[in-house]
Amino acid sequence: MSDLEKCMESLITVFHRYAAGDGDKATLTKKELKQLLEKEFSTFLSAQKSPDAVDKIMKDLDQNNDKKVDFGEFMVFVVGLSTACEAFHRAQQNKGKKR
Ligand SMILES: [Ca+2]
Repeated sequence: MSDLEKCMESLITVFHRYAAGDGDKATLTKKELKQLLEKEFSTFLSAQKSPDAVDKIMKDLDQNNDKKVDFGEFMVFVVGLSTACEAFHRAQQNKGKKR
């Protein structure tokens, strides 16, 4: 498998691992989303100042409003975070060049 194919497989595997908590591995409940964020995105979550950060993230991600986050909705989050990380990485590299 290529690096990107491995990444895709990891995304699916990790999503299913957390989503399966309640027996339905197609969607994350709020509790499952919280566990995933705490374990997989702890740096991001601890950077959130608001005590109800998970509620806000859940609300943002649950686009069809069924109180669950499906894989497509989760991917929007991963893409958003990845885009922010890439921009940060690029800014750091540019800083290095100026020195
Ligand atoms: Ca949903």
